[in-house]
Amino acid sequence: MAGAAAAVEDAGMDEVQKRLMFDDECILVDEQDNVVGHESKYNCHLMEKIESENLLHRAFSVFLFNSKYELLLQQRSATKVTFPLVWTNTCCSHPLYRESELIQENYLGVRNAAQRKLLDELGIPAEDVPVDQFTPLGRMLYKAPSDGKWGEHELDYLLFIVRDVKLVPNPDEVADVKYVSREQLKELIRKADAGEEGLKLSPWFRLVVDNFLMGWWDHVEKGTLNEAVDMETIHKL
Ligand code: DMA
Ligand code: MN
Repeated sequence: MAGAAAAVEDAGMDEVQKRLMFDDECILVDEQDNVVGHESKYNCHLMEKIESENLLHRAFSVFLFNSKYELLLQQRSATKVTFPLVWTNTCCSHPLYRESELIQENYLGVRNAAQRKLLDELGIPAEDVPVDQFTPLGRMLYKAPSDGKWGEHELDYLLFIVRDVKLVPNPDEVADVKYVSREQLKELIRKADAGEEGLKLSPWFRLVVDNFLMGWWDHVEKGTLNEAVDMETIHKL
């Protein structure tokens, strides 16, 4: 689309989200997760660009459990450009194309990004989520349209952490939060499937639920998360 036309269409975009669209520089990867370049968050999430240039970027999804082994969910704010108001896992975003978030060793770049966004989106202080407390369990590759224009095409690191934390959700990012037990999550999924109460789940959260979550939750409860780690496979879903 021509620049001027795009600018007119973006006029309705929330100012905070627009700034992130242009300030955040995402990491482009190939399907084996090798870094191949960088691109604005804006371009990385335009379906047209994703399709025409096969853009794939690195992302992370945090699953935070409290000491009762309940999972913290968030509802995305109404102003999010992609997937507004859907319910999803604790926190998702992108490691950025900057030194501290490109560190491959022990996935430190992704851990640093997760700590940054847990504070930004949920007001969780960094000391409540030390980077060494995240367990990277696996990686998945998926594509998901949001509306006609926007969508995701990501190589997503799945990070688990069990901690009781202080929480001050940022209304620019988050409409609501809740901790759920397994039974409560199952009920939420049933309602979303039935289209009850206008409830929607994010596509990536749904992929994790359908493919991995309950088995990994067992490991959370038994304190054996390390046994579930598989950072070799990239699951194409
Ligand atoms: C992007 O999340 C990452 C995944 C796994 C969907 P997001 O749209 O919440 O990113 P951000 O918080 O940076 O807007
Ligand atoms: Mn993304």
